[in-house]
Amino acid sequence: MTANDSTVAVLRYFDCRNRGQALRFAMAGSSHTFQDVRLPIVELDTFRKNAHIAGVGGPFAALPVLEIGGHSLAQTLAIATFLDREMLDGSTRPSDYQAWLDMILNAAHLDMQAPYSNIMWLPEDCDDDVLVSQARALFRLLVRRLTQLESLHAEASLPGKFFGGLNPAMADYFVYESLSRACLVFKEEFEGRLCSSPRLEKLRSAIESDRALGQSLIEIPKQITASPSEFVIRERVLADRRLWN
Ligand SMILES: N[C@@H](CCC(=O)N[C@@H](CS)C(=O)NCC(=O)O)C(=O)O
Repeated sequence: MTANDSTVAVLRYFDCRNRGQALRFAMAGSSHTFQDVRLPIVELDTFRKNAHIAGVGGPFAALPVLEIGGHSLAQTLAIATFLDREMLDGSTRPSDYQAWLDMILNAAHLDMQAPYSNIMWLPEDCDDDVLVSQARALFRLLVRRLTQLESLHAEASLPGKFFGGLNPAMADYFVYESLSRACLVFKEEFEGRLCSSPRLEKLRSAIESDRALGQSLIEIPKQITASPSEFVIRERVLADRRLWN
């Protein structure tokens, strides 16, 4: 199974950002062609009914799924590390450096992206206390990871703007998506902190100035998750911004 197989890699995910967007950025930023199949969010119930069919839900009846060379690969982090090695020079990196990049990728995905699901799937009329405490916990974690990532970048004396050095590694796309999502949800509260993190700010603009990626940025889904309450929840989070600082 390699990304050089004659068949085009197909990424299947819902038309939202959640677990798929960093993978889309990475594939769009690489020289490989891929098919970005997005299931409309309104088809979630139909997906659930048919998810047991391997061609629909892959091995675990859940997305994302990467179809490549006749194989179906599931689990976001497994797909990410596979693509990193196959498309983004990962197989040529020293293993200790690769492990360090995997650590950053894991932190971005598990700590800076996964927690949004809990918040966005709250009922839109949920208790203020519940929403504020979850939003505050996420905001604080995001700021902590931002500072830690900035230090890790500085300490590593990297040859370029990316954690991957001169070229972005998968970790860079996950960090980028984490920063972009935090700016979307927490607006200037998070943007201000990002401006005080010059290395991550440069990483963000370097990824945004990539031409191939610039085109796919236009197609960023409006929703982070498939939750029907997400827009109301996001408005409520912003309205409560004094509380989570
Ligand atoms: N551990 C899996 C989780 C995958 C997962 O839960 N995906 C969600 C979408 S974000 C899904 O397919 N949900 C289908 C459902 O709710 O039935 C991963 O990291 O990829």
